[in-house]
Amino acid sequence: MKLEELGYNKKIEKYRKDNNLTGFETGRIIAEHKERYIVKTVKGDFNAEITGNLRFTAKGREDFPAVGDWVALTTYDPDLAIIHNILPRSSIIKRQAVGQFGEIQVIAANIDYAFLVQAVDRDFNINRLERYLTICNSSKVRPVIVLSKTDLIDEDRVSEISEQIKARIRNVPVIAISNETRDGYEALTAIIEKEKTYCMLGSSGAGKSTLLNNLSGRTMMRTDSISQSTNKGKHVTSHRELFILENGGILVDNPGMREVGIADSEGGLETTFDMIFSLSKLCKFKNCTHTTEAGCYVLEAVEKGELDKNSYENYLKMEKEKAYFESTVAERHRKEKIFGKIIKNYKKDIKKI
Ligand SMILES: Nc1nc2c(ncn2[C@@H]2O[C@H](COP(=O)(O)OP(=O)(O)O)[C@@H](O)[C@H]2O)c(=O)[nH]1
Ligand SMILES: [Mg+2]
Ligand SMILES: [Zn+2]
Repeated sequence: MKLEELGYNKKIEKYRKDNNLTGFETGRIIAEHKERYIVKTVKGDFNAEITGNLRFTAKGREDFPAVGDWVALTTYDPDLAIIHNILPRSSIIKRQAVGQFGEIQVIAANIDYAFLVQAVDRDFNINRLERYLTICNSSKVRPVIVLSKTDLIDEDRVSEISEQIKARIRNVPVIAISNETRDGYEALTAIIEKEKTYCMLGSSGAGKSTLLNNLSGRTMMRTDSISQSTNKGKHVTSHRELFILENGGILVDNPGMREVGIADSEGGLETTFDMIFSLSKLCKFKNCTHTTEAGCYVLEAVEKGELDKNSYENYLKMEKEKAYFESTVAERHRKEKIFGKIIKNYKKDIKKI
């Protein structure tokens, strides 16, 4: 296998050369479990850990490797490899961590496209699609909406759902598929390019793993959960999340998400709700919240039926979450700064004694 088949490119190559990392091996993280990683290299798959330095200098989750990351490592044997550096990411998908406000969780790195997988049965929910979309838009990852399990409902209903989505979400392809009948597979595989990386975002049970298994032509991903094997008394996961498909595309199967918290700082909402943002420039008040103000063009568009009311409400909800996320992050930084000062002064005082 060549590294290019895993998505390796000239940019990463240049970075390695410019930063004297050519003495290390290069690999891509294909699974992560509790700070233990599986790294794929030209020599095979390795169980790896990060250096103490990487751990102690990490300021947050983003500074740890994630599935899809390129890393510089040293390999000793299949169960022992050390990750020295994370190579610069072309994209990073993250969300607000469940139950820990102000904390982010990294879902995957170096992703080109995200399949937003939603089943057309009970799972279907446009508000949630807008959430995934916002995550993609702030990650600079191109989204594709994949409606699964179309075999479970009438064809007419599938078209209806597609139209409903297109009325609210513009400029994002919508592909309807069935993993049972494989209807729609041609349209989906047609957009998968060689050496590009795709991830799947969606609730658990949406059909992501089944899709991956079918596309890879092998049964590689168990359609339930993690399997583990014990090795030398250590817990080593045999779970893989990143696969090379038969047509050369690279597909990442992430565990399903029940909650998709918004941790947007890169204008994801702006892109997802571009119409609201365009309208808001016309509002009478610069700091208009688009809720009660007179001279609000967003409200006017909702009242006139030009802007989908549900989409508008979904936007307000996510905007609030984003503001809350940002304020908790700011508060934490403020406290860390004060904490740092106290420690510094304390050390100074000790020196005086
Ligand atoms: N009828 C139908 N069932 C599906 C389809 N795709 C997946 N399933 C079933 O839905 C369940 C969950 O699928 P899975 O791929 O594990 O979902 P994941 O949690 O998103 O990875 C399994 O029982 C699958 O057999 C589909 O297109 N049609
Ligand atoms: Mg799965
Ligand atoms: Zn307004």
